Amino acid sequence: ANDGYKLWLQYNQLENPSEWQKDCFEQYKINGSSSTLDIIDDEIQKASMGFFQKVANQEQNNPKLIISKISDLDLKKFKLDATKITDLGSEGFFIQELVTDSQDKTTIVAANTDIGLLYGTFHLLQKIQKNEWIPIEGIFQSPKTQHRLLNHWDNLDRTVERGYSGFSIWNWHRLPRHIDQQYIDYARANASIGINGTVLTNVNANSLVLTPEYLEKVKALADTFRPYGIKVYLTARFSSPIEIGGIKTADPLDKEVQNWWNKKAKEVYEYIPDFGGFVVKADSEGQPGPHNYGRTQADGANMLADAVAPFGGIVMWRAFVYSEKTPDDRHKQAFNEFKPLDGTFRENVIVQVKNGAIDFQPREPFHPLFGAMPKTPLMMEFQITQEYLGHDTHLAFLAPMYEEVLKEDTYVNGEGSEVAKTVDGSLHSHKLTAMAGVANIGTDRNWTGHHFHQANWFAYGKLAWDPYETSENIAEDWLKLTFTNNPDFVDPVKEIMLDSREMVVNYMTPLGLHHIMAESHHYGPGPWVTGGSRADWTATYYHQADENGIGFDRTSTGSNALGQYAEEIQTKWGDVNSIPEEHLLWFHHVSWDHQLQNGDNLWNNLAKYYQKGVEEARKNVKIWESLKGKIDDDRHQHVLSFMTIQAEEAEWWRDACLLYFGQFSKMPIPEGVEKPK
Ligand code: GCW
Repeated sequence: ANDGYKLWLQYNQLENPSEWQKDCFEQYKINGSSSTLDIIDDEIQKASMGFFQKVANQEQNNPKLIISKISDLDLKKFKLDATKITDLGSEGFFIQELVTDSQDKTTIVAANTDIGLLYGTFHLLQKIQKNEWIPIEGIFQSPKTQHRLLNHWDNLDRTVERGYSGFSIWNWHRLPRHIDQQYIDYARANASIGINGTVLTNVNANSLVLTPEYLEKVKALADTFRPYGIKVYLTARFSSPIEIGGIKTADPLDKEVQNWWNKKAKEVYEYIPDFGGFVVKADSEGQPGPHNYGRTQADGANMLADAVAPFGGIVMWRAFVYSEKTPDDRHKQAFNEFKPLDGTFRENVIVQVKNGAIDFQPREPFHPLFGAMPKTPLMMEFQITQEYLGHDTHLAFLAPMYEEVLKEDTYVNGEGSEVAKTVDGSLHSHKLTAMAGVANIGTDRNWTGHHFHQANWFAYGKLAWDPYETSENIAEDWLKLTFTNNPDFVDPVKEIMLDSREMVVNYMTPLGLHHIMAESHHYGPGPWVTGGSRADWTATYYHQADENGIGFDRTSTGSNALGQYAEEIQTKWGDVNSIPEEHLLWFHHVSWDHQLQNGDNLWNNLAKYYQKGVEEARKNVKIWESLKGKIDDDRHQHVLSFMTIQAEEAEWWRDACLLYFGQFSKMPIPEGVEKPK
């Protein structure tokens, strides 16, 4: 069995199905015809086979389930109030049980477009799998962000930067002639959670992907994904005009360079008429960019934006720009670079900002750019792949981390200016909205290495669709769709999931510590990492531990990165006694005997957090062992094995960090904490 490959689309047999559940499959009707509607039909068949081991049956005259565009529906017959359905937009849907004059009950899935119907159908099938009803008033949904994208850091040689689940699923060698089933399964999985775009290539980009040889391959993928509502995007290497264009410069203000990009964009759109646009990482970590020519990020972004604008494309320009040559705290660099450019970007540019100012740590305060550029659309970039959270083997359900950042109040327009409101565009009335998630997908049989990391892909999709969704709902849905509705399994495992990210913070980086992972691969502890090629890639730079204390002073007595946030936040976080303790060492350097809210000193608290993380990881193993038999043995065993690794490595983290920091604190390991081995 390889149930892992089926993700959250298991379609497990329904126990005691209701009449309504059966009717939906025994008498269904799909209005119209298109490749997307064929996919819907196929999905209903797949679900029917899984739910009832039976082929589903179309019924033209007396259907019990109708899937139809609103324009093809007899609104009067179903007494449908047209005003309720006008703002569904191009991707929304509604589902309702309606009564006709003859008192027949019919379940309707309706939308303005075929893609809306696909989303609605998946929603209905998920409801059925979870054994839930359609509420009387119906379900009306449309996505709160426009572009919901996966970013693949996949290289053309099929290695994946920060990928831990095998190789890239894009088999460039076999493309375009061979379309692998996995591409189709990938598109289907994404459509089932509302993802509508994919950036195929690494942001550390290779310009070869923009040559005709590769564009043909990209086109084949785009054609495969299109009926699933998924657009293809590429990363654009800034120096492409030099590397594949034979031009001497890539200066964005140079006419020849501009023409080259204009022509290149036109060529791309000849292959892929609905090409989404470009993502660019420039002037960061060795990537070329406008700085090479003394130009601004806006000069670079606007040149590309002009090239794709005639075809409706967008440019996602990353704000992850920092340099070791800038002496300033890395936390401050993106803000300092981008904030002054507010209002100078073209309309089809959106600035892509990581959730935090450093780099996808287990916990980061929200990025100060959110809310700080009212005239520019900003999008959120989350990392789904677990570069800093234990790679493939450590269970960390990331929805609580995403949710935490989305709910943070930026205060830029006073209280209630949550990060989520910059993401959905409502804070500063932007139409262009987006979210990106760095994918954790690879050729592993279960896609993501750890079975539970499928949940992070799922959670990302759900939050991109609705940034106000809760982790708890997401965890519960995912468990039911992926494993079983059995509460004896779902309830305890949901708790494990919801606490898992905090557990990782506890045994890796409690109290606001950050970037103390081992050098370059970032797996395991490495708080001792010093020197190297650059200060901002070394752990000691971030924790600043010495005999006097620990933590990075980012208040006005230090780097004053805190000054990039709103007054309310500066006041609260600027004071060691009022900053949430989870951010303490991110913003303050405090002494080892500094007293925390619980009355105990910093060192003891630190030690106890590490111990707590270890105990949580061990407890998870026990709970999981007790659930044997509640799900298939394959997945049970796989997860158990990974959880055991995690528990061992939580000890590794605790021991390494306490031994290392203990050299400075010179304080004993407190009671209740195991002595490092
Ligand atoms: O998280 C860091 C990674 C790099 C990555 C970079 C980025 C793609 O360590 O591997 O490069 O961020 O986001 O650009």
